[in-house]
Amino acid sequence: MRVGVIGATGAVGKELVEVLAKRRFPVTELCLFASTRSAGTKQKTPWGEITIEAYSLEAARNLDLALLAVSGDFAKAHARALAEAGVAVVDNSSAFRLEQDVPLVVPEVNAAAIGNHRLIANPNCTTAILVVALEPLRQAFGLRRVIVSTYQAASGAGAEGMAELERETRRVLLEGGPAGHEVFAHPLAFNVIPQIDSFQPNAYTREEMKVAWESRKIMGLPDLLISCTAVRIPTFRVHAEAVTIETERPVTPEAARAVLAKAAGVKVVDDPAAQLYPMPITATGQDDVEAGRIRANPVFGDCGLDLFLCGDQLLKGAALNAVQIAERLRLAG
Ligand code: 11C
Repeated sequence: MRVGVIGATGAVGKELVEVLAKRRFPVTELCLFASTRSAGTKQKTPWGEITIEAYSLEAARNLDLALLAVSGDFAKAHARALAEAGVAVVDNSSAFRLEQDVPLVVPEVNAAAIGNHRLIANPNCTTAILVVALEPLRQAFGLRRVIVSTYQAASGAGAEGMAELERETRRVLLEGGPAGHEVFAHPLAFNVIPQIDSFQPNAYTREEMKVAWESRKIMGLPDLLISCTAVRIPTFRVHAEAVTIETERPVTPEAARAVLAKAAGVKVVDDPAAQLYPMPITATGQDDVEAGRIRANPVFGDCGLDLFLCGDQLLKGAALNAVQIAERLRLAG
């Protein structure tokens, strides 16, 4: 397949290239597109050094598959035209996620939604990491309410966010600070910031509402009661999530653990006696979402469960999920 990565120089774009290679995606030709600023520069890839091109429909229309790691505005301007030109498009931005005619897919949950669609939306990273663990629990016990608090890595703000965290941490440690900030609303080094994206009229942030809107669509539960508090913390590339659920039928930690142990895309890491639980340091670079600290939540009686998740934001939260969608597109023909 002729595959294009649009936004190839960003954190997700680079990860997309790595994931395509790692999963042995049948690439016959790889084209890399980025802004005019990067056009003409060369990027090393498992397929050799490739010269970055400036994006144009003309240059991209011969692709079989385009993986978009670009802004929502860019996707809005170009993705539909590309799909109409016959290219299968997986878009990592939020531009089409809630559009009725565009499936929003986490393959472990709703691969069937792909059908014959040529434009597929890849969810927000926090959502993808959450639903891969929620769906098997929903299937086993039903799902009534969800409360999530996130601990999100700098990578959610792209390569610039990661660079700012590294630079400002060095500044504090080597130069005695204070930490500065451009990408984040406040210094992230040695801090936590309870704001990701802009505030909405209901006092939630857009990131928090994306978790609600997108989880409902992916799981096909339009009335699911879900509340999220999204917090940026000074880690590099794994999002952690403390999740409380109220199920419809009684649940025990043992039963939940057994369900999650069999779930695709989830790895149970839950041995408190050995101090084993999900952590960014162990989930980094892993395809599976780690799930642990599984315990009964007394607030919801027999139907209450708490758990802690860690998922690599650049993998299951972005590039891996996009390539998993692309693999299904190929099968769907
Ligand atoms: C963050 N979750 O951690 C965001 C990044 O809707 O694709 C991904 C934003 C999105 O900042």
